[in-house]
Amino acid sequence: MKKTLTRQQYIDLYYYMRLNRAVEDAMVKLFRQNKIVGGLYSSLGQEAVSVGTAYALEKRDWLAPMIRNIGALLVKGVPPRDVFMQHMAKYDSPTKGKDGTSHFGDLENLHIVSPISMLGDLIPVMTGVAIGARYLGQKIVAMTWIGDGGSSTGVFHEGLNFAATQKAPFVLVLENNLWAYSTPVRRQVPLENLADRAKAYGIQSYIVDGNDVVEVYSTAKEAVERARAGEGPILIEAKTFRRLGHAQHDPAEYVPKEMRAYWEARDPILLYEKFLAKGKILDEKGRKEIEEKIDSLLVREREFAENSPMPPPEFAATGVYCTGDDCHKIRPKWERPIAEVTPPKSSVAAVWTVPGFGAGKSTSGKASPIHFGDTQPQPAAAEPERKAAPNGKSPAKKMAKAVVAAASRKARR
Ligand SMILES: Cc1ncc(C[n+]2csc(CCOP(=O)(O)OP(=O)(O)O)c2C)c(N)n1
Ligand SMILES: [Mg+2]
Repeated sequence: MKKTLTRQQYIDLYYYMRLNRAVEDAMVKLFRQNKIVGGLYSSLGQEAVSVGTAYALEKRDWLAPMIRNIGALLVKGVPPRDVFMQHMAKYDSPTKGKDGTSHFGDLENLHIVSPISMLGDLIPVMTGVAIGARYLGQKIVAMTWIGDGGSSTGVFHEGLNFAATQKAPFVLVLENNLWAYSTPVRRQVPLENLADRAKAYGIQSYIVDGNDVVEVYSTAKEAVERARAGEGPILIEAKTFRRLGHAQHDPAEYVPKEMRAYWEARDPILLYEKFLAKGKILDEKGRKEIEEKIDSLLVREREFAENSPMPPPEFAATGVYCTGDDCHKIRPKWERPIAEVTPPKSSVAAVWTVPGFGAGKSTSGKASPIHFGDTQPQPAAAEPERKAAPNGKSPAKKMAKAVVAAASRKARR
């Protein structure tokens, strides 16, 4: 850990890591009381990654969290009550009780894209956000996270390659917590450093100690600035450890005891407290004040969430599919007039037109059958527009002959 931040920044990082842990601790209690709807994931021991990386973003920037990034949501400004209510499927939650866990976004104010369960899919989506904003003249950076397991999906590679070719202002945080469900990273990828994946796309990468919040933040800040300056996407591998099982149902007995002990001794909050005390940035009194502030905030937030009603039953039958014009409309806040960013209408006439195309008519002028099974062979006279080839044969007949010849060749084999 280096001393290069302002005092307020150091304190902020501490506050958000503690808040991240306290919110998740409170949710474990809610889970045990059967008040959480669906699974509950944990970022215990990984708080420095979510908090340190999201803290490097500006208000205008965009992020999309994955299951272990509640810390990033809190840093971006999501109130803890929204996190509680979303997990409890309450009517006042961001999705009004539809969908669960951290599956919600805020496109208008906080610039949060909702998580996508299919691992890796957020990479092309956030690349799209990044290049879309650049198209609109906004100097934003988009960020998302992926696990060690998720970095082996096809869309990870397609997405990162796409981001690289587009030089998208995009930062991808690869949270290498050594496990994907019960699969250790060693058994699913033959690389020592997952940051090496960046070489395949010709992009820059960093490796950080994911349990050192100052290192995570400083690296993410540099990466965000470089991406914003137009250097293209950047991959950060944060080396850390998943301290609990995949979700609440998983006791993770497959994790070797020594491995767990090693990482428990490297708890990111304890390491940071030592650093803050040694650097005389936060004394015991200040630490207690933060603790009390978080405790009383969460009592209020949890009470609000518990008092929020469940959605009325009939609500389950609405809003799932678009039913009208007003449904799911996303109105962009255009920074330039829409006409300016809409490509001009093409003035080039099509070189090759298909008679009747799009008019529901066949080339004969009759209504086209819809199902291919209904298609009747067209009489030769139905194709008067087709020009004869120099040798006097029509291209269609020539093609039909070639197809027949190919078919009989295949049949002879
Ligand atoms: C494409 C895809 N495959 C499988 C899954 C099921 N799944 C959800 S989380 C997970 C493990 C992910 O491990 P990792 O990416 O290392 O993230 P971590 O849980 O360690 O944070 C799997 C296999 C999924 N959601 N999407
Ligand atoms: Mg993992």
